Amino acid sequence: MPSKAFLLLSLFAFGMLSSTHAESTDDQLYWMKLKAHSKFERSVIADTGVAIETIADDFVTATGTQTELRRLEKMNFVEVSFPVQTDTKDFPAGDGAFHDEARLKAAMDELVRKYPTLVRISSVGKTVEDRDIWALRISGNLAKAEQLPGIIYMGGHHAREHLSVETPLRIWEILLERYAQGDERVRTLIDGRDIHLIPAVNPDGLAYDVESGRYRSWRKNRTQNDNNTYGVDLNRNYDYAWGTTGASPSPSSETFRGKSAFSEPETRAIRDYVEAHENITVLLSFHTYSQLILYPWGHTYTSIANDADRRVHETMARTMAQWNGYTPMQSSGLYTASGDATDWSYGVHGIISFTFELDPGRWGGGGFYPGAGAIPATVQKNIEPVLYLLEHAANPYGVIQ
Ligand code: 0X9
Ligand code: ZN
Repeated sequence: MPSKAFLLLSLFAFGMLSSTHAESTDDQLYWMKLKAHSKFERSVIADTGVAIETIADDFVTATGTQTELRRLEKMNFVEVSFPVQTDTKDFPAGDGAFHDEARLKAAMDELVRKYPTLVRISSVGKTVEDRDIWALRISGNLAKAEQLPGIIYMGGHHAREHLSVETPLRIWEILLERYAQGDERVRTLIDGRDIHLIPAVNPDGLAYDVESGRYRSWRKNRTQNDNNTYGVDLNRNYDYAWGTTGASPSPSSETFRGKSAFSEPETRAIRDYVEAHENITVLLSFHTYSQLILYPWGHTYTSIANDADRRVHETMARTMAQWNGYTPMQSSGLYTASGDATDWSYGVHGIISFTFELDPGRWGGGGFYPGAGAIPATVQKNIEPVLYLLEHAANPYGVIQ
């Protein structure tokens, strides 16, 4: 796998060669290093419509369109920018350990085959391109699972965040194996809970990101927009304070919020699924990257008003950070952005909700494409947080009593 320095050099070289093309279209994605010293400056940046990737004390990195780059240049935020060259790594060859669409479905089917009394698979809905969004339901008491405390783990809202699909899938492969081997703690938890796993919320985007054999650094789903661009940012499309902060009205943007809240079949499918399972008390949405544990609110700097709810989120985030070493914080401490899954699940349904930004910590570790070598450690360090949430799904408020 090429080093990051090599990658940056090739980005630069590509930029020189392709500048005519890049000049004439807003399809070209740009990588930017932007001066930013506070969450307030980061929110101003997020409001332009770029997708912020990493945050340091005095800068952020982000991806966005040429129009957004020009605006940020005028506002004097830009230190460095390159057109993103996406022909650098190969999913099937170099990163063959990642599950593509077919292998993901096969892995989910395999769990049903291996543990028929514990695991069921169902489609929670169809995508824009008519793919199924698959869910596993896991419980030692499937027949009366609805009466047990429920928890939902999701990944793959954003297409290029392949590790967010891989991690929950593999954690559940490991935990089911432990169940079969007689691990008492795991058996008790799986027997006593109603577990929902949707590893790929955005399978169209995930497929599009890899189907050419080269990563495309795609983020959104594959809706065809009115101006002939593609994609809505599914993590800006949920109906809570929709369209207020950090969510672009422009279809070309990486953070396009959609025409209306829940305009997309993928977010509607998640909404309907969560609403059909009223026993769900805890939600964990996996993303990459930056090594963070985030909790509501994301759309505002204001903290959760309900004191107990705020303390439960803070306590759980702090506790989980002991195991994965990630940094716990309120989502808007990054930048304000509205319409994400967790503001909705907590704001509308009172579900205790977290977003994990998995490995790597920084773009130097490979960013969205850290390579298959990052999978084992990311999975291992997140097993305990997954079990902890599972345990406390019975009574999340127990952690502050
Ligand atoms: O911007 C996002 O949707 C998430 N980051 S990512 O790099 N995976 O795209 C963070 C969501 C956190 N929520 C808010 N800041 N509202
Ligand atoms: Zn994401």
